[in-house]
Amino acid sequence: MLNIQCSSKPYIGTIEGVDLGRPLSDADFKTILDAWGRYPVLVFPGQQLEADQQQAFAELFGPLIGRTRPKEARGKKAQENPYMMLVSNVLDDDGTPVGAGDYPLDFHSDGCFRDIPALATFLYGIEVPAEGGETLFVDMSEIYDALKPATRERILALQGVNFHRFNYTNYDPAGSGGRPAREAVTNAVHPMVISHPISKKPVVFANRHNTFEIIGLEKSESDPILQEIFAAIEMPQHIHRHVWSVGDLVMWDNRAVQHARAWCAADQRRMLRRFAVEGTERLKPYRP
Ligand SMILES: O=C(O)CCC(=O)C(=O)O
Ligand SMILES: [Fe+2]
Repeated sequence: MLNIQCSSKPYIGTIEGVDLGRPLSDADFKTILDAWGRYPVLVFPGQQLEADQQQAFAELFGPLIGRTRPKEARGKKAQENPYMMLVSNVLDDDGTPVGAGDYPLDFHSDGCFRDIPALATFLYGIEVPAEGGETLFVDMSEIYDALKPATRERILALQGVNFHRFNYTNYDPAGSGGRPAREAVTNAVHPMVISHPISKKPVVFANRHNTFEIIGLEKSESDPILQEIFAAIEMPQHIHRHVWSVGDLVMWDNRAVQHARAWCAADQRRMLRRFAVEGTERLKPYRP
């Protein structure tokens, strides 16, 4: 029997009583879809998933997004499946990384540098640190409400430019002072405040990791706006820390929440398996 509970924050749901490694009944899938409409972050503890089982579950939500990094840069164990990523700080016996992800990561929304960002991301805990390395989540409609009224009003009509940070072929952060020329890297323009496709709530869609510009504004005007948004996102009261257990499957809606990775000591092994699903449509601006 599926058991759905709200966690410490209203946007996080925990679902127990279902084995995601088996084909889901129509009724259970519908229950999960309904829960997904209410909780943009869903946690399924105690799963036992091989890569193909996790992939099959993710594919229920839409077509998978292929990896963009060149094969050689994906880590040895993640090279064969073009959709799978190992988010990991673990080194193989020969000293090469099994995946990628041994550094803290600022808040972001997956695929925001694409015209149609990722719908959902699915992370599964294979090896988890005893300390640190939590995945952090923030509800971006809560951030909209937390902004100064004048900022809310101002950004409703604005669009942000979201850059791909790991574009190996033509992005040189050292050479560009951390701020790449727009034409040199993959980027996408999205409304600063989107209407969430399911909840219809206003959602701030700008993040420290990828959003460096606002269309039509001088840097002197756009930077303070972006900094106010990033500071709100990073306030502890807005953050939920997911402390990983082996067997957790965590899925989230990139149109509703942002996520980040907390620092993790190098001697704490961390290995998460990841798939992401394509979005279905361009993000629409919120109109009050
Ligand atoms: O390592 C994490 O906790 C999050 C990694 C991440 O940003 C992702 O999988 O999209
Ligand atoms: Fe991410």
